Amino acid sequence: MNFKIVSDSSSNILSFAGVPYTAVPLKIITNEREYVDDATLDVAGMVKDLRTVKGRTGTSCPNIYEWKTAMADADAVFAITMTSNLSGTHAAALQAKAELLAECPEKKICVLDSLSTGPEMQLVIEKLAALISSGKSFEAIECEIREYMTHTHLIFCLESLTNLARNGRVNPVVAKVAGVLGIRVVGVASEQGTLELLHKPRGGEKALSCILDVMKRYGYRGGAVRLAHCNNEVSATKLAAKIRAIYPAAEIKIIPTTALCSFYAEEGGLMIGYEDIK
Ligand code: X90
Repeated sequence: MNFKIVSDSSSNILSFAGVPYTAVPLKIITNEREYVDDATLDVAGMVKDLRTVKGRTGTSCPNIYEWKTAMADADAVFAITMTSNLSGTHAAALQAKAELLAECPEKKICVLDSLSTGPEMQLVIEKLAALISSGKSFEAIECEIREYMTHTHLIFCLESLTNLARNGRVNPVVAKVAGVLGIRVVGVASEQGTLELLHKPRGGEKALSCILDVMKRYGYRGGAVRLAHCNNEVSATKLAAKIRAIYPAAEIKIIPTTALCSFYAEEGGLMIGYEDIK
């Protein structure tokens, strides 16, 4: 049986070695152009353009056809999407699965709702790859990955909520409480897969301590951590050092956000995916 992993590009993972993998891109749309979140995009260039672009900016999720195409060339597919509560990507993936199964009923497709995004999806993708490589059955992998996903979490620290608020992805009351510009917020992906804002730390150093406190409060005990950052490798590196000071064996990787997460997390934004297991 040939296996494949498919993710939407909100995972920031556009290519993956060792197991067949495809990322289906989301798109960033401005009055001037469309940016496709794939490996050919100059993300730094997009972020720079966004500083000065006028008028409405938004995003669009992959369509059913794009998901179907990515899922078509394997017998057994694990697809993972951004939270169904903030994007249509999950609904599109489910419809793609239904259409493919109608055409080839013997195919196996599992569509997972991350109820999260970014580096929490990255952890799930990496775990899927390990499970596939270990030679387990489709059913065993599905069972194990669903269990694993109850032990992964996402924390974010954002310097601006502008693009989230303008596109209706945080509730207006919440956005107003956080202030519109220049306020740093630390929050988590809620159980329902929405943004839950927890703190407004003043200053970058306080923000890092705050993130670590929230991680510990939400069960972090030295497991794997994935740190995604938008133009903020300095803070990501500092946070990794703070984590290692307490958990020297923690397995931590730092990666830049690609287009979709860069658009919503905005410059300076940090997204932290972690396991609550050792
Ligand atoms: O157009 C679309 O379908 C995409 C909509 C995406 C909306 C939100 C993306 C948020 C990305 C922000 C910090 C982490 C949020 C955690 C939410 C569960 C990054």
